[in-house]
Amino acid sequence: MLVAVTRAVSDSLGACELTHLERVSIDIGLAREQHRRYEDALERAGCFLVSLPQLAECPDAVFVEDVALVLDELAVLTHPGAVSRRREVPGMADVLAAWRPIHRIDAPGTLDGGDVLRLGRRIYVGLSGRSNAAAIEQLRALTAEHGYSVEGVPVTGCLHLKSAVTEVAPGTILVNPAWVEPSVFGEVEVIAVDPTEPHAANALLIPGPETAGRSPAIYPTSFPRTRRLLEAHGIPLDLVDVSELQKAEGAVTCCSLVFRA
Ligand code: CIR
Repeated sequence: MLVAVTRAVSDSLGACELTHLERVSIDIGLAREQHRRYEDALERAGCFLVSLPQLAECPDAVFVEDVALVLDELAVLTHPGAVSRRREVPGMADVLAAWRPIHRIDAPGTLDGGDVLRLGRRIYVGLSGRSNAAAIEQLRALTAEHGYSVEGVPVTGCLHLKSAVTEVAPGTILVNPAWVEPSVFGEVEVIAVDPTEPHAANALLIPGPETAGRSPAIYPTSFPRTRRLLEAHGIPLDLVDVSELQKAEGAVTCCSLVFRA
């Protein structure tokens, strides 16, 4: 069974961290509605939904991806790069302890889950403003015995590695080559986003044998040109409108932690 952990939109989302975007007003009611529809998409993809209550004092807590990395063998709680987001971690520790042995990234390491792209046993970590070399060392030490490699990847111009690249179908990555060099990811098929849609590289492919390459990737409605490119490659998509979460610099991978129970 696949589990998807989500957390409800906080009343305080409007006070979120912002790095590359100007602050604009966020409609919290609409954000909640969009988040519910995103959860529906997770259920359509076969996930058992664990929907956690909001953390009203933590504006960015809806972006659960950043506080943990869940592998088949273990869970790693991160030490988020933004100080305001470190309060989100303890609540996730309690939840994930039901499924995995828990490990942690500690200072001086900083890591946001949005910087972690796993392709099979290869783990790539964005050297962004949020994640650093000390965290990469720690992650390597935690995962080596399970056969994972961990490699740092330079990213420029965006918040996280997964703002710039995600796996959109098994063996196929969707990339903004202006923000990350596609050749670092080795033997994969590469699809570049439409250059007029720089934020279009974030798609959520639900893993596991249940989906075996046929399940659609969850993808925002806001990138029609890249969407047409993906469809021309035969990649199935389940479209969701996440406009209010995008105003908080969020995307589709960051609103869930998906793993095998
Ligand atoms: C932040 O800056 O931390 C949030 N406002 C957005 C986090 C988005 N996370 C993600 O894409 N993994």
